[in-house]
Order: sequence, then structure tokens, then C-alpha cells
Amino acid sequence: METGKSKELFIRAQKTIPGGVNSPVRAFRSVGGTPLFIQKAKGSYLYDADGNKYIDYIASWGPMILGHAHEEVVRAIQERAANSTSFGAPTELEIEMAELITGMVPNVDLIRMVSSGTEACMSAVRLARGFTGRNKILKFEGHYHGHADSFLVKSGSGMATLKIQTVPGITPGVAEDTLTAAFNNLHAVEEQVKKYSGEIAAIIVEPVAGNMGCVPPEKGFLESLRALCDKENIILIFDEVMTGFRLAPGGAQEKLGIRADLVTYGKVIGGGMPVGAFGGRKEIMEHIAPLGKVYQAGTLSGNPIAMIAGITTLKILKENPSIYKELQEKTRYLQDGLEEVLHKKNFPFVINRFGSMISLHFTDYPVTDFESSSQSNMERFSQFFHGMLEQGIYLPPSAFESWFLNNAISTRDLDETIDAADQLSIS
Ligand code: KE4
Repeated sequence: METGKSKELFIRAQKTIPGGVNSPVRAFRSVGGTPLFIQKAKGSYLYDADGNKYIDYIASWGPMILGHAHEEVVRAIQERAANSTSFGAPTELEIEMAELITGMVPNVDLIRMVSSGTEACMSAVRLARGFTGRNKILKFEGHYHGHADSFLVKSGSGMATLKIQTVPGITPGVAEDTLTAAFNNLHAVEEQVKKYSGEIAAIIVEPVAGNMGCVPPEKGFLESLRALCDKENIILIFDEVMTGFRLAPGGAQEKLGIRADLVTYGKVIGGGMPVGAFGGRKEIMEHIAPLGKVYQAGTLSGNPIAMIAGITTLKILKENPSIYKELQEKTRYLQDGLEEVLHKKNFPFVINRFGSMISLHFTDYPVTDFESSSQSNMERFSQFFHGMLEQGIYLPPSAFESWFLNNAISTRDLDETIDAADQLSIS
């Protein structure tokens, strides 16, 4: 692929933007090479600044579940923008969004809109601390809940990609209130809960982890977390920024049949515009200002353009639940095809999948937590990534990310992807 324009833009970008990107994982640091500057996208295809076409397996890290530039979403944004882009006052659209979400997901009586997944998770943790009067939280190694101070302890996604385990600027006071445990290791959680009995406000978990690659919960693990939180009066927060409205209309709570006390959302609910949300049972959410004293605010929270993009996306998902079955079947087809062609090569690999979340790990051990994910062969992943990119397949530029299928992807796209993997010669 000729990528001269991207190379030029990357040099220019680094003069005024740290690392030339506005989010670290986009910089290709762990896979090497120059990030592609994307000019436009339609359906399942991205087009870079040099006009090269790629099949997109990032979908903007989840939001573009319907495919890029969906006619209804674009038209709704265009029409709404003509009435101004923001008021800083309540709008009917925010009520429509809140009614849509609380009608689609279980166990959420009240929901507050924010502008990112980080804001949603940060606010949910503050609420849990305010509601319980406790200071500590427990998160899982390799899970990523955004870049709020409390979460940047042994996190996944870009932190794992860049091998950053402790972040300068996070004070000891903040770090000491964030406990960690290995995902799928109930004993490790029980030990922390026993040691800090009465001090833990919340356990926050990606119910299906997506930031160390895709790592599903082992049978009974989340159920045990639920029981432990009930017993110890700890708030269970499901971070569904990635799984929400992707695994099922009701997200992981519906798919797994487990109820969290608070749930956070992002990505899909914005349809590509900046949106996050947190919600839960009335008795907890009523502590959020202006009802209660747990302060949380945002200039562009519930922004009308973001709302209409999200509402349009969610309505299409709600009215066409077959999309979930289609996405799941497409991802299964991809998994079967990749397994068939990669088994012919002479290196070990593992494919993890849950619904339409999938990841490939070059290892011969099961990937069940951050440690096992970290043991995979990153050099081989980089070769695979670039080998696929050269053939027009755009995968997440990190072994610590899930791939995201959008529903515009066709069987032909999937076959092209599988064939590209078959053509690769990786050492
Ligand atoms: P944002 O603040 O980036 O909207 O959401 C943070 C977040 C929270 N919770 C989960 C489970 C998430 O996956 C994320 C963000 N996901 C990453 C991709 N793994 C965003 C990509 C990026 O950082 O550029």
C-alpha cells in the first residue's frame, strides 16, 4: 500500500499534537510503523489519506456497530444540526434517550448522560463512594475504565499496549484507594475484600473484558462477585462501555443474566458522537446532584447532536434485534475461518470470542486474564497486523484490544479477511 500522505500527515501532526494522536492507542507504537490517517468511511470500509481501502475491524473502538455513515444516522445529525448544536439547557431528546436506554436495559431506573466512557465510569465510582461512605474500589488487572486517576492502576487498552503500569501524576493517595485483582480469580478478590472489610465502596468490572483482548468471564465468576457484593454491601459496577448494546439490546446484564448495581455506557449509545452514561437503581442514583450531594456535571452532557446520533442508532438496534444474531454469526464465521487457515501455519495461537467481540493471541496457553494475555508473542502479532494491513484489513493496532465487527461487514469481507490471513507468511 502507498501511504505517503499518511506519513506526511503524521510528521505534521507531531509538531502540534503529543505523539501526533489524540489517543495513544492510535499511534501504532506497539506494532510499529506509521498510523494511517483516515479520510472517510462507508459501511464496513475505511479510506485513508492516500485513498487506500480497508475492511474495518475497529469500528471506532465499538461505536460504529451499524457500519460507517449509516444513512439514517447521518440524516438525523444533519437535520438536528440545523437547529443549533448545543443549548446548555434541557431538551426533549435527552428524555427520549433516557427512556430508550432504561427501556432496553434491565435494572436501570435513572440514567445520567455524560460525554465519554471515562466520565461515566469516574462518576459511577464517585457515586458509589458517596452512597457507601467508603473510599476504596477494586478493579481488575488489564481492565480499562478510561483515564480517570482511580483507574490508571494496572489497566488495559493503551496502558497495556504501551507497557505503562504506573502513571506519573497519580498521587499515592489515589493509588492506595484502588485495589486490584486478577480477572476470573475469585480467591484474589475474596482476599482483598477480607483484608479491607468495610472499606470497599465498589467493585468495577468489564463483565466481558475487552481491553486485554477479549477475555470472557469464567463460569460462575460474575455470579460470585454479585454474591460477594451483596454480602459485603459493596456496589457492583458493570462497565458496559464496550459490551453495552453490543452483546445484546440489554448488554451483558441481559446476555449473562446478572444484575449490577450501577452500569456505565458509552461508544454505541453515541453512534460515533461523544457520549457516555451511568445509571442504576433509583435509591443509589438519587444521590447524584441536584437531587443529592454527589456532584457531577458537564457542559455538553446530553448534547442534542450526540443524542440524536445515539437515539437513531439505538432505535435501529431495538427495532432490528436480528442484528445481534447476524453480528454473532459473522464473528463466529470469522473465528472458524481464521482458525482453519492459521492451524496450517507453524505457530501457536488462541482466538477468544464472546458475541461480536473477538481477539487473536499468539500463545499456546488459554488467555483468561491480564498475565496470560501479556505472555502472547507481540512480535508475531505485529507481523500479523502489518501483513493484514498491507492486504487491506484494518485490525486494532494492539494485541491488548478486541476486534469490533460492524453489521455492514459482508461474507465477502469476511472471506477476504480469512484469505488475507491464509496468504501471510509469519516467522
Ligand atoms: P472513553 O473515555 O475512551 O470514551 O471510554 C473509556 C472506556 C471505558 N470502559 C471501557 C470498557 C472501555 O473500553 C473504554 C475505552 N475503550 C478504548 C478501547 N479499548 C478506547 C480507545 C482509546 O483509548 O482510544
